[in-house]
Amino acid sequence: MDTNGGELQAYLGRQLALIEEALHRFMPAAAIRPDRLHEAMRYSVLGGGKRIRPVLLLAACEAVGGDPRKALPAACAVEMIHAYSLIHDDLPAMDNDDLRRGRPTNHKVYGEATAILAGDGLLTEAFVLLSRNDVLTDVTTADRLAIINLLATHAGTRGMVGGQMVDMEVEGSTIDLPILEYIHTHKTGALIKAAVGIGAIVGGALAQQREALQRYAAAAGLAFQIADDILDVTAMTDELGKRSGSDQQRGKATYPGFFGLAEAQQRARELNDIAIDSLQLFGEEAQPLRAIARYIIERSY
Ligand code: GRG
Repeated sequence: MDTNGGELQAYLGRQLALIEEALHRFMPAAAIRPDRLHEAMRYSVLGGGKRIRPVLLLAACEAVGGDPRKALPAACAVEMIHAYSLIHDDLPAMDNDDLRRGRPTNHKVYGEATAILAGDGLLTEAFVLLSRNDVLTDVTTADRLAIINLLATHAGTRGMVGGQMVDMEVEGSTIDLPILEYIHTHKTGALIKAAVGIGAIVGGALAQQREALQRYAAAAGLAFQIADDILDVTAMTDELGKRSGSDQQRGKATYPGFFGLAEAQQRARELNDIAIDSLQLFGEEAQPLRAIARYIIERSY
C-alpha cells in the first residue's frame, strides 16, 4: 500500500463502509423505547466522524493475521465510547460547545438531561456488545474478558476519564510537561491504545506482536492529540466541524501552547517515526497501520 495517498483512501473507504454498516446494525433502533434516547444516541454515533479508533482496531487485527470483519463488534464498542465522551465533553458543565462534526451538539438538539443519558447509554451499550458471544464471536472467554478489561481500564479513571479530569483541573493555570503529557496520553491516547490492543487480541496476536503494537499505539495516540492541538490553532471552524481556537480561549493545556507551533509539529513528526519504527517485525500486512500513522499527523480536520 502506498502510505501517502490513493491506496490509503481506498483502504479507508472500504473499512469505513464496513464500520458504518456495523454501527447501524449494532445501535439500538430509534423505534425501540426509550425511543427519544435511542434517537439521541444514534444522532451522535451515526453523525459522521473520522472513525480513526475503529479503523485502527481493524488494522491492528489485520496486521497480526486476523479477519477484520470479526473485529467489527469490538470496533463499534470503541466508537460508542468515543461518541459518549464527545457528548459529555460538549455539555455546558464541561466545554459548553454548540458545534460538533459540523452539526449542533447533542444537548443542543435533545436537551442536557437526555444528552447525559445518551452518553451513559452508549458507555454501557459498548459493554453489552462485547459481552455477547452471539455478537463478538470466535473469541475465547479469556480473550473476551481481556478485551472488556482493556476497554474499561482505558476508558475509565486510569485512562480517558482521568485525563479529562486533570485537563479540567488545570484549565487556565501554568502546567509542567509531565502534566501536559499525562493529559494527552490519558484523555486521547488511552482509547487509541485500547483500540489497537483489542484489535490485536481479536486477531490472535503473539506476545511480541502485542508489545510492538502497544508501542505503535502509544506514539500514534500522542501524535493524534498533538495534531489536534495544532489544528485548533491552524485550521478554520468550517474545516474542523467544531470551533477552532477554543483551546487557547479556554486556557487549555496544549503542545503548541507549551512548545510553540514549530516544535509541536516537529514532535508530531518524531512520534510518527517512532510509531512506524515500532512495526519493524511486521511486513505488508501492517501497511495500513503505517499509512494511518502518517495520516494522523497530516490530516486537515
Ligand atoms: C467527557 C469522559 C469524557 C471524556 C472526554 C474525548 C474527550 C474526553 C474530550 C473531547 C475533547 C477533545 C478535543 C479531546 C481530545 C480527543 C479528541 C481529539 C477528540 C476528537 O476525536 P476525533 O478527532 O473526533 O477522532 P471525530 O469527530 O473524528 O470522531
